[in-house]
Parts: sequence; C-alpha cells; structure tokens
Amino acid sequence: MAVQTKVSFKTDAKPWWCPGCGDFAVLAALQRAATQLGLRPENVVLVAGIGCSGKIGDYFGSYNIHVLHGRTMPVAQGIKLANRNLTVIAASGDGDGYGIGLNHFIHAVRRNIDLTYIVMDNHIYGLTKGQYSPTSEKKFRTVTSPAGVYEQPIQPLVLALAAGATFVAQGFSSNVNQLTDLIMKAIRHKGFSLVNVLSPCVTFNKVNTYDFFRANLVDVADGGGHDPHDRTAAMRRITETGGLVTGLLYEEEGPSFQDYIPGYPETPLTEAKIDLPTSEWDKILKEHFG
Ligand SMILES: Cc1ncc(C[n+]2csc(CCOP(=O)(O)OP(=O)(O)O)c2C)c(N)n1
Ligand code: SF4
Repeated sequence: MAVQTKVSFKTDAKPWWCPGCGDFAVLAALQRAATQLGLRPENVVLVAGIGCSGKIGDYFGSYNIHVLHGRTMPVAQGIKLANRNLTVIAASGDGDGYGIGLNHFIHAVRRNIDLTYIVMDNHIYGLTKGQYSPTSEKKFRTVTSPAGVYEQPIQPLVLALAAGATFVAQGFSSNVNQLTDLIMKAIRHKGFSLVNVLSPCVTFNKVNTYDFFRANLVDVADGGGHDPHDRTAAMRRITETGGLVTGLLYEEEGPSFQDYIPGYPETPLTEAKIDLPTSEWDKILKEHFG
C-alpha cells in the first residue's frame, strides 16, 4: 500500500499582496489546517471571490475556482452538492461576501450545506483602492466617504447567527495558531461554517490596523467565556464586545442540508449513472427550445 505523505498546499505563485497584508496569515493558517487535517489537494476545492482576498486561490495548492464578484456561495454549494467527497472551502473579502454577495451568504447560512467560508474582513475594499465596505465603521473616512461613513456597519457574526448558522468563529491575522485551529474545527464541522478573519489592509485602512486590533480584541474565553452551544449567549458576547472578540463563538451539531436528500449519502451526483437515451434528450430539447 502506498504511503501518503503530508502535503503543504503551497504553489509556485509569488503572492501579489502588499507586504504586511493580513491575508498572508490567512493563507498560512489555511495551509497548516489542511496539512494537519491530512487533506489531499485532489480532494479539496477552494472557491475564491474577487478582491485582494480572492488571490488566495492562486497560492493555495488545491483545485481552485476564481468566480464572479460576490458569487462564491452558489458555486461552492453546487460543488458540494454534486460531489460530497470533496472538502469545499470558499474565500471572500468583506465586500465580496457581505456586500455584493450578502444575499447568497444569508441563504447559504440557513441552507447549511457542508462547506467552510473564510471571509478576510479588512473593513474596506482593498483591490479597488480603498472604498468603504459593509463592515466599515461609522465616521470612517475613505475615498468614497470623505466626510465619514454615514451607514451602520453590518455585524456578520450576528447576522449569521440570526440566519441560523451552525458554526461561527472569528480569527485575527496576528494569531495564526488560533486561526489554524478555528479553520480546522470549521472544516471538521458538519454543515456550513463561517470563519470571519480580521485581516488588516495595511495600505488603505489606517484605522483598523494590527495595533488597533491588538489593543481592542478580547479572546472568547476571557472573563469565563460563554457556552458555545448557546446561540443567544453568543450573540450577546459579540454585541457586548462590539464584534471585537476572537475564538469559536457558536457550534451546533446536527444534520446538514445533504442529510435530507434521498440517496445523497450513497452516490455523489458526479458518480451517478445518468444515462439519457437520445430520444428523451431530443424530447427535452424540443419541449424547452421548440
Ligand atoms: C460585478 C462587479 N462589481 C464590482 C467590481 C469591482 N470590485 C472588484 S473587487 C471589489 C471589492 C473588493 O473588496 P473586498 O471584497 O472587501 O476584498 P479585498 O480586496 O478588500 O480583499 C469591487 C467592488 C467587480 N469586479 N465586479
Ligand atoms: S491593498 Fe490592502 S488588502 Fe490588498 S493586498 Fe494590499 S494590504 Fe492587502
């Protein structure tokens, strides 16, 4: 029997991110998590959105699809439904995931298909050079909010919990060990898992910096923590800390979407024999296209 050696999930591509960008740490944590879980590149798909964050797909050595802006969720869910044997991971920025992709995000959460969603949340649009995003704080001055943001920011962790999320965690780029652990737990979780990562944009966000997060973040265990199976307690903790809390905030075990599909556990769609006689195929074409 062939001995399988651990793989590093590295590629030859040279990261294009600005020196110091928080996304380097997210990549490192994801590579470590996949390696430590003993995953094989041929069984993993990374679905990346558009943004600096979306470049992660080029640097992570598995199958990778770089999809349209805001569309990681439909593609990731489709892949998992077609082939349950794959580990499906999606990666977005806060603009990609919580702006243009927000509607898909909410439905993916409540649908609870077994995949892991990593959102690199830098509170700004990095790729397009510094416009405010759905998670930008009020009064934050950017090129599109010269007098400061007027809008209330989205709180993605609470939003996910309100939509029925079964796994919600938050990491910080400066704590790769914790982030690796959270990603491993998220991948192991049976159902949809959200890992929001506070991942500083060192070029365009001079407010939510590494120093800002180091000074303001608390660990979920600080002060005794809360029961991670208690949705209301998790929401309270996030609200009380203004979202500045890292760790596993909520986890619920139970069936995921796929468990309800008749026949799904036996044969993945990609391996199912779907033979359609030409006569049937012609009939369908005629019915729909005349
Ligand atoms: C349909 C569409 N609208 C707008 C854009 C322009 N655009 C590209 S990336 C982006 C936002 C990037 O911000 P974020 O998702 O937070 O990622 P970051 O670059 O900060 O990692 C926008 C608006 C686009 N590529 N496609
Ligand atoms: S612009 Fe910001 S988010 Fe983009 S690579 Fe540079 S530091 Fe990272």
